[in-house]
Amino acid sequence: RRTTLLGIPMDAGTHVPGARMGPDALRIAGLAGLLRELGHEVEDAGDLSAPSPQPVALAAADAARCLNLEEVAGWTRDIHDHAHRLAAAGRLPIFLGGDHALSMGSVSGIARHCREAGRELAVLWIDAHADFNTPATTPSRNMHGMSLAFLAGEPSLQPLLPDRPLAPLTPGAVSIIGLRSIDTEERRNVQARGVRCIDMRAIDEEGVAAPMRAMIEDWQRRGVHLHVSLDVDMLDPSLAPGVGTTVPGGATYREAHLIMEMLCDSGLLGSLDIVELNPFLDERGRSARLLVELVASLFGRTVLDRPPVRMRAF
Ligand code: DIR
Ligand code: MN
Ligand code: MN
Ligand code: MN
Repeated sequence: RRTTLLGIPMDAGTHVPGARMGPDALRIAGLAGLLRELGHEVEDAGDLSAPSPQPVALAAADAARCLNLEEVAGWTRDIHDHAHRLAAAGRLPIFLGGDHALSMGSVSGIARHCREAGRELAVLWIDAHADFNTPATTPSRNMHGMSLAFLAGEPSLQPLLPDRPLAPLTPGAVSIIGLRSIDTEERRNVQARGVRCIDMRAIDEEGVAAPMRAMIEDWQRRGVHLHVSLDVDMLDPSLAPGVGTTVPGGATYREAHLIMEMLCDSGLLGSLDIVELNPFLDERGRSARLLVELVASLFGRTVLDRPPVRMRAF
């Protein structure tokens, strides 16, 4: 696969600083070398530089409920353009975050490419949270908690990305796995939109294999471009402490790897976000190293003599 690493050193989407150091931590943990060992072409496009804040035509009451709104808007527009360009050039972009607000740019840019290319897009949101708050419902004002709502077409957030052809995700195109922390009104937003959710209760009861298999079969029938958005806080905090919003009761080491291995076998992966790694809160790089190991599983590393992974020409 022809991959491009794009660092997005932003943490404007949260009041906890530090995720801006994520791209370098992932590089230092050996991401590019591991991908090359697995036979992939890797181009490191470096880091985006912080864009200048952009005016946003949000209702005043909504704008007051969005922390660092103009900064997030600047990032969103810049990331969107880069994501669209990379996907159109036939690359498999890997967006190195940075907080989860960056996905408003990455996924919208990928969605625009998919629409132009006549491909259906499916998004797998691997996260302890639903990120489905709106300015009216957010308890924190943090925009990393609103990114999936924006992508699903939440009207009050659309001025973040003016002048670009927007392709809002249909509810059936979005799945969340790992969910265990959701705000009261955010829950209503998720349920109203009919988003597919595999929460930790479901994983406790059924494991990850059965629900993953069902989703993958559905995506394969539809021949989707799969975008995976991996929020570090999906993992149990005992494994990955390097994140600003830890939630107890997360995925185990093997559950996380199995998700990645099954996604790899699906042959559907088209783009990837790795978000919310906060090296300032990490313990000697262990969260960064674990993330890189998970990416290795996603890109074809197997434990034993599994048959070679079926790779789609990209
Ligand atoms: C909470 C926490 N739901 C909020 N959200 C996230 O602030 O909206 N933490 N995404 O990572
Ligand atoms: Mn640029
Ligand atoms: Mn998130
Ligand atoms: Mn999260």
